[in-house]
Amino acid sequence: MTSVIDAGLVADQNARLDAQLQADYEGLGGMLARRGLDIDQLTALAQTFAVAVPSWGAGTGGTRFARFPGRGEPRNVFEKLEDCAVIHQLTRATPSVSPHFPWDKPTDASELRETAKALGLSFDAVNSNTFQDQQGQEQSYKFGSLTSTSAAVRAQAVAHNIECIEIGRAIGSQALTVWVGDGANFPGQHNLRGALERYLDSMREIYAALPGDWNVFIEHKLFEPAFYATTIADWGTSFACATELGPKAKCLVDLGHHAPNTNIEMIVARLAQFGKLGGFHFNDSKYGDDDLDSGSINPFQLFLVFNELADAARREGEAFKPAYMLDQSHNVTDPIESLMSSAGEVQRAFVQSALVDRAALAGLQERNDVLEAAQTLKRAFRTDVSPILAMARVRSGGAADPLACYRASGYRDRVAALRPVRAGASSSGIV
Ligand SMILES: [Mn+2]
Repeated sequence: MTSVIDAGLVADQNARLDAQLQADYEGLGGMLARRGLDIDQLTALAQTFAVAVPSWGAGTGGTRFARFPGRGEPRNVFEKLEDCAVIHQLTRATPSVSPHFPWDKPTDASELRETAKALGLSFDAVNSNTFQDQQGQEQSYKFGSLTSTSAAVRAQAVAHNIECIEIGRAIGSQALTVWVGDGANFPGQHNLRGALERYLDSMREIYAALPGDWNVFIEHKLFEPAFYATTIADWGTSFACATELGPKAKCLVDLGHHAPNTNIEMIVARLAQFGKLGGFHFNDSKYGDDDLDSGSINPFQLFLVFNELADAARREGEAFKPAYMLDQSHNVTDPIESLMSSAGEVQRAFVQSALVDRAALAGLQERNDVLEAAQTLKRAFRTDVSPILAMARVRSGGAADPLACYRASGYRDRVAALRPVRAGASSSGIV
């Protein structure tokens, strides 16, 4: 595997932190042992954690007002992969990349797959894009794509999704994520039921093109760009469509795609209960689909989501494997720094959820000991598992402190010199 960051630098940085990490690890280990937990087991568990990085997240995002490009942004999918390789090399938690087509459409799919492999990466779910018009495209998605009243527009959108599956097969992916911005901006603009019927008809064609070992993830989103009625606006609609389509169709939960104050962990529990939890787009939000860094606003919510995932894993066993992906827009930070930090925050919630004594919690719930049950979750959430995360990274060959190591490497300066800014060069989006 090619190391993008000099392996010697990583080793030096780790050596500098070694004594401090050992001391912190032993201290935490003692505390956890008194709670009946083995720190080495938890570290081994942390080492199994993986979350996919979105290819579009490697570039600077933007809002509908402006986009302020960053230095050394990747200009094509190969440069995006190189940045993703840095993230995985230092965190050891992001072995796969979720590409977006046509933004990342390769001229040679096998070359793309081999390049990823050489960088120690593979491909996770592929994402289709029928929420914007592409150059040279015959039909416009201005009034919808999979739900369009025009059969020609629907056919073009279906064909694009099937092409995404074909490229996905060639690069080793096993899932297609479909998000459409389709909907209405005015009451009366379209027939609410008719739009969903057309969506299902289109999705049936896409579903029929799925290889046997593939899944299609339906991503819902409350609003934007349709500000009155989004066709796939909520988990109920997503669940109904996934059920209608068949066993390969599952629901994808993007943490930012809900009304404020929605109990997302309960949605997770419901979808897991009925076998329809396909995966996640992790990010954080304060007001809407803010696409802020995971765990930056409401880390307790992230923990509660993982608490439900731990419960589901215990009930369902090995078969329970939702896909984890980050989906963030980085407007004011270095995307590599944000993605490394976010992968760590999701991994933190995963490890914290493993601290919960589920048998004891079940007993407290049985006896209606409300306060102690709540404290059981809080105790896990309050535990700073940073030494476990750092040790997991070191034991997996990563960096004890990815951010410090990345900054010491000078990677951004190096690629800034190699990748001069070109207007509109980076295909970054907010999905
Ligand atoms: Mn998303």
